[in-house]
Amino acid sequence: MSAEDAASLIAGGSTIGMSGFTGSGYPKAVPMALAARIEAEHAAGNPFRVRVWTGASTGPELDGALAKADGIEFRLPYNSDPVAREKINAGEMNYFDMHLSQVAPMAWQGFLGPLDTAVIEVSGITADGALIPSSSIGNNKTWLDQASQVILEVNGWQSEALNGMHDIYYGTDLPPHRKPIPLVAPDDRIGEPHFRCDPDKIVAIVETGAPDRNLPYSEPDEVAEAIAGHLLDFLAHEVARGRLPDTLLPLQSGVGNVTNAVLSGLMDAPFGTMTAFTEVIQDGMLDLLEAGKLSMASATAFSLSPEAAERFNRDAARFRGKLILRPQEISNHPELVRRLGCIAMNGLIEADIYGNVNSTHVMGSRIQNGIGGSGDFARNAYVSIFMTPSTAKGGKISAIVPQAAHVDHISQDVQVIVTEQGLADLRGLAPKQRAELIIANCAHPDYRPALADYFERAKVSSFGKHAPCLLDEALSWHRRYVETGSMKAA
Ligand code: 0RQ
Repeated sequence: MSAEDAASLIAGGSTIGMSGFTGSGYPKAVPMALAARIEAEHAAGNPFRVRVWTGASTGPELDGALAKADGIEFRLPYNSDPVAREKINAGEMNYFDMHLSQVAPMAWQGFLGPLDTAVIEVSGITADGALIPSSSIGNNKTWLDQASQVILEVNGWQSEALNGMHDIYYGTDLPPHRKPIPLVAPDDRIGEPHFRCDPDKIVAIVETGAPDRNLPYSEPDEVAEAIAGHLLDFLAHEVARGRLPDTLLPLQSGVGNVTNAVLSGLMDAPFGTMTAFTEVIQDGMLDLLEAGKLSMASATAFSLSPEAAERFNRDAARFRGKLILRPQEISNHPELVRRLGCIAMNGLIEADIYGNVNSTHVMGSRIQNGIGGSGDFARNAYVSIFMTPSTAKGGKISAIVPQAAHVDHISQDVQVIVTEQGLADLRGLAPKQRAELIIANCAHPDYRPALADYFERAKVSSFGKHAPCLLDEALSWHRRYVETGSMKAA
């Protein structure tokens, strides 16, 4: 049926589980039709908002359109849409930012309330009614199982070669019946290639043909290349010391230009054939797969530039056997990340001198995106690495601060910090030792003296001397930025 007819089946006030993860595999027609309907209802003076659950970030046709229509009352988890971000930061939209691996279990545990409708993009439907997943899996299995009614978008733009790349695990139970997940290598297949779905629940099927959001990556600049250089030196050093095998351990790489630059750097790095157990397949991973540097990658979604997406769609069959997409509760499962010993590499907003990391809230209160999968991986990784340029906003903000204004990753979950200035290996160090290293190796020279000065005075005057802190001054850099537009003292 038409997207408009399908959208008319969604009631105001209801909860919708949408497909979509980092801009891939999200429904592209029904949310737009729903947004138009919401705008018409609002124009007629009728309240109409919905609760939206997704896998992670989607695209302008979903989060953007619904947020613009002021149609989202509550949303979870990770969002990167700029319109939705503004609504959240204006206090007009409730947003529950949570660890991505925990979304499906929490839905099953019943803490999120009932799910009325699932709107799921698929790449096809088999003759016997099984659903061929699209370019992301996310929480689709759970939404299909839990929703009272299901709306499918079948997207002809998606490559037919996706069929067979997915591994949908149906073995997750709730405590006390939970069993070990039988995956011991990144390329293990433990599930089925298709989703099961009760045909009686399917109330609409809409055909679409639009591409995924797919944003271009910028060419790595000097800063990104310097960060990648420090990180690759560190990994080579760990191999030389016998602390990592020559093939490294399964890589997890967050989203963003810097992490993509690290993947590019791995093309010429002197390591054996690597693997990835991660969330998203970026351009850099496709390049590594094509070059044979990476034997396979397990993830839950693609996050490609338009050129890489076209290349993938043209040649998708070549990647058969090298790519596995799984539900996000499996791709990000703490049990599996710990068992496989992933090397976690994620971006950050700011880190403090003790290595507590803020991944989400600018100046402690304005959300940028969300924690995403960074917490799933950081706590459980073999080595947990965070990277960032040492300054933001043209040098007006230091990414290394006396105290983080919001903490997503406590110092115990942060083992290595890298900026273009250098790398701090914090493993085995006490707070004051960490501070010395972070200030010396990671801070920008414009901010290093002020950080060293703060630290020296804190060591003298702090109430406790374990992780010295000057309570009146610790957040003064953030206050100065909010008041003057720069963290630099006048
Ligand atoms: O804002 O676009 O307005 O200029 O944050 O920053 O430097 O382009 O870096 O794209 O790697 O993103 C932490 C946001 C970094 C990302 C974060 C501003 C900066 C810019 C982006 P503008 P960059 P990146 C797997 C793992 C959490 C989730 C995660 C992220 C914008 O990595 O969302 O890791 N991580 N998931 O100007 C003020 C600072 C700032 C700052 C950066 N200190 N103060 N603004 N910015 N630092 C993926 C998933 O889980 C799905």
